Amino acid sequence: QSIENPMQTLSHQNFAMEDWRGGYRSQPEEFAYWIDEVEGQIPPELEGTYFRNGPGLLDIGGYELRHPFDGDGMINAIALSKGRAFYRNRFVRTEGYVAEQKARKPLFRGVFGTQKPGGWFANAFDLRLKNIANTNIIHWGGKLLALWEAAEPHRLDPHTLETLGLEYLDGALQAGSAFAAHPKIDPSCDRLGGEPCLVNFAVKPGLSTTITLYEFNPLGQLINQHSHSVAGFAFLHDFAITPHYAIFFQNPVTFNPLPYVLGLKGAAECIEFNPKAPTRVILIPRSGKGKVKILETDPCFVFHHANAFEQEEKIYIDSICYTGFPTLDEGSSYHQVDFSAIPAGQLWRFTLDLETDSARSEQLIQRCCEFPSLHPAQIGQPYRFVYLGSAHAATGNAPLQAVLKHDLTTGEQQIWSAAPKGFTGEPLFIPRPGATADDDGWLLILLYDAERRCSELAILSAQSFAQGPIARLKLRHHVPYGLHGSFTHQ
Ligand code: 3ON
Ligand code: FE
Repeated sequence: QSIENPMQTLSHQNFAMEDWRGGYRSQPEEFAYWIDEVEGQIPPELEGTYFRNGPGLLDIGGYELRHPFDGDGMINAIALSKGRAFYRNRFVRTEGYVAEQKARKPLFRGVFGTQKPGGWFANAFDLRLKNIANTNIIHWGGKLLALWEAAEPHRLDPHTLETLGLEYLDGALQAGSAFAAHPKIDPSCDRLGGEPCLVNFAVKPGLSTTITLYEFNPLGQLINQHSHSVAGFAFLHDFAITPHYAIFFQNPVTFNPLPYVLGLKGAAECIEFNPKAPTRVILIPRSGKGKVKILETDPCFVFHHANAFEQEEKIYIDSICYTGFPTLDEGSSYHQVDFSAIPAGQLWRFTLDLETDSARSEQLIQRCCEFPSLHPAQIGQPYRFVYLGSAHAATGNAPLQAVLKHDLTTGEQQIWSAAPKGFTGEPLFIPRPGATADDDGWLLILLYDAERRCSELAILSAQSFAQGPIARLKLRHHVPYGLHGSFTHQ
């Protein structure tokens, strides 16, 4: 199943559309069991819990969602201890999930275009947001938090995954506050004398956009907060940090909310990419002191950044770029998406020069890829390896079926592909306790196996990749393709 030469181009399609679609079926059930079907060996030193969030439902009472990103958040937890694994999944009991499961139909509109039944008339002027808690899950300050960028986090019990309620984070948030789904753990925070801190942001978009930056100490206490206004509408899903800056890419998009207000489209469907406008790189000093800097670079659309760092008076930022904002044609379904007709994500490096206020960009990876991950100690620091979910083929757009390891110092790549039946997502790098080498650790990846129509947790050794997983923990059911996750050593 592994491919020797990552540069090979395969001319045929490496997956069947029907197999891919199988990973976008609702999983309404909640399970809790010991995983007894394990191929290979779970490393006994790998102790802790892998949490992963993502849409669990692709329908509400039989009403199909317009887009998977509108799906209710379902948390997967796989606890690893002494070479054994316990699986549990639970939906976040958001207000919307509870109400809609009772009503057996959509009661809210989704940001990505899901409408309430009844046509535009039933949807017009309903601008309430349903907090679906589906994007990420983190453990910080003793709290397990399910995140969705347009509303407050939900706090969960880390053992039972029971929903405990909305979380206001030491008073940092108020009712209805946004809180992004991409917090970063700075391994060595200036304001804490080298202790780690959690850095995150909140966006309030409009004619101008307000970005609020937050930092929390390991106890979850707010240690720093400041807000900044930038011109124009901004869609900011992720950011990157260095010791001194929080960096955002303001994608060149325009937002015309009229069809949303009138009940014709979802808010995200009203975003339009403008290939003639530059991407604006926003650098906010993390201390809160000093001026916000804005540089311009070539137009691209970015959801995710891999990492950023400061080196010799320059700032580097590595990001997954698309040549446009991926949109669905009116009347077409995501189940029928023509992969070759939409842009592929590719990794680019941007070099920012704050002396000359200029940015340079170069492509690092051509193969279609998403969901970058790296060694947690290298976040915001110069780093060597980036791990990504990638397509099987070296060129073209396709679903993620492989895991890619890219050495940023040599350009060398290793790939493990699960094609034609396997579909991947975010690989999470966990350093081996006591490791000294940058890549001494494991990658955890929840993949969908269309052969069994079930999912599994694959554990790869990050150093010896191509031979494939050292352990495959087979689940008894499928988990829909998901978004982001994290690992706690508890
Ligand atoms: O009206 C504004 C516009 C807008 C779009 C304001 C707003 C805050 C309400 C808003 C909301 C944005 C939201 C809720 C964004 C949520 C994004 C999300 C759930 C997921 C994004 C995922 C990104 C990627 C690149 C996923 C890739 C997946 C694959 C390659 C396939 O598995
Ligand atoms: Fe994301």
